[in-house]
Amino acid sequence: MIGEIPNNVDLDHDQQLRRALATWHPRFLQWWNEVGPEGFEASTVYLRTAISASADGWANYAYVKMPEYRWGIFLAPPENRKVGFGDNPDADPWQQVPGEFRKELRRIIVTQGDTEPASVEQQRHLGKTAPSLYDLRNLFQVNVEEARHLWAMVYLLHRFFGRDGREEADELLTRRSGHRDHPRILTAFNAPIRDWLDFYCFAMFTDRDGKYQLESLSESGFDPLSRTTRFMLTEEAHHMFVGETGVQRVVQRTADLMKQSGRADIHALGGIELAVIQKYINLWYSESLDLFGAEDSSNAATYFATGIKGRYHEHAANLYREHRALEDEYEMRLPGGAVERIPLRRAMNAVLRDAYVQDCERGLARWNRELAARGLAERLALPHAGFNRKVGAYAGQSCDPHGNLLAAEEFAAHRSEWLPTEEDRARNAELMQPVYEPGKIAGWIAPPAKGINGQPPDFEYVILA
Ligand code: BYC
Repeated sequence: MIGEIPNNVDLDHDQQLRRALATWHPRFLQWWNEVGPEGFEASTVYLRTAISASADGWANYAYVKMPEYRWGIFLAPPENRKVGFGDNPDADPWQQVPGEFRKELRRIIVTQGDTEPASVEQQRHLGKTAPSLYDLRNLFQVNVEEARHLWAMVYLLHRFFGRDGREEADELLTRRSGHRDHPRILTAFNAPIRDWLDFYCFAMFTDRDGKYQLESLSESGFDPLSRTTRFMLTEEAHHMFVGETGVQRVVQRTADLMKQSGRADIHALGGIELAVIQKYINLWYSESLDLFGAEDSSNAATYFATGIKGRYHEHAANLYREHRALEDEYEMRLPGGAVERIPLRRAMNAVLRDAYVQDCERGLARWNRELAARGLAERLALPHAGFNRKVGAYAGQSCDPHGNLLAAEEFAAHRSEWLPTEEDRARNAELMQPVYEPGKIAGWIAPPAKGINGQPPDFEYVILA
């Protein structure tokens, strides 16, 4: 079995890694069968598989049964570089884990690794209500690749962290999203993904946090982490595409129905109302902002100083003035509007989050163009950074989507206007009946602009068993 794992880490000659994987691999398959996509074990799916790290090797399309997917281990090619930031920017990157940073590195790798299986668990039931075979296939593509990203982190734990690495790798298969006693580490990965609008918003906003975290880890002085995450980023782009175009197609359909009927309450016509879409955006955007950690964080300062975790595109031209980040301060807006200045290194979570927010705004603008193109005056918006927050400066405060502070009772009284209610979810569930016929699409979403890998829209992306 081990001989069939695609890899470019010389698995054939790495006794220690082969031994560790020989125990872990069957446990992984058991985990996949227990909590991976439910009900499609025997179906055949048009999936891409990474079989090498070269330009033509990372996206090999073929029909595959998911339990037989070949999850592989890949590092992006080495680069001639220095650590490049923090206290020792001129040092060579580390090929082994420096003893003094071992605890921090392990913690970051475990946190990253934990999100990957969590998202598969969260999305387990969605196949039963897919709006088309195209969307069903995209869901499964995301699922198998998130599982491969788990492999990517497990590789690092097994290869570089000895016995405690192996224990952590086992724990990654033991925790469960939303479990009362063994939850996943970060909050957004314990929130249920109950329907396809959740899924598209999650892929748009939460996967995008993944992009920014992976980008900053790809700057890491720990070279194997840098190379692993660089390869993961090639796959991540498709996940965000699924999210961004998914919401966009929902907005298109909604906007068409609004235009045709001249009304906003289009549920009876088979669409999802714009106000409901806005609530899902409010939910997943705010959950995802929490994933960046506190704006003022001594952990973040340590990660930067030691060279473990850099900023987004640390060496892009004209993005940062200097790479030690010792001279500047970050202006942090506190609840109520006052500004606090914090030393830049302590603000690295906020700096990364700012880049993320800009990226999200670009997506929102694209969705709003669909409304404008149909002559509609309504617009979607990102809620204020303080809305619905559990981590950072706004934790413990209540805030409306415009950023006005509220008493907790006031927030509770308006909650149903700002976040999805049980009724919204029940109405979505009513609309989201599965459509499994090639080329057909559910009534609440517009068809995709084009197929996957140049295939036509009526291609049989999933052959159901
Ligand atoms: N939930 O100093 P602070 C992805 C804890 S997504 C619960 O503010 P720090 C993907 C924190 O642990 C990307 N607890 O934050 C997407 C600390 O605890 P202790 C995942 C939280 O340490 C979709 C305390 O609060 N990758 O890949 O800078 C599908 C104070 O923390 C949360 C990463 O996150 C939270 N949200 O942590 C599939 C990269 N936030 O020490 C995949 C690795 C903070 O007081 N992680 N806490 O016990 C990191 O770099 C950092 O750990 C964080 C920020 C970004 C999470």
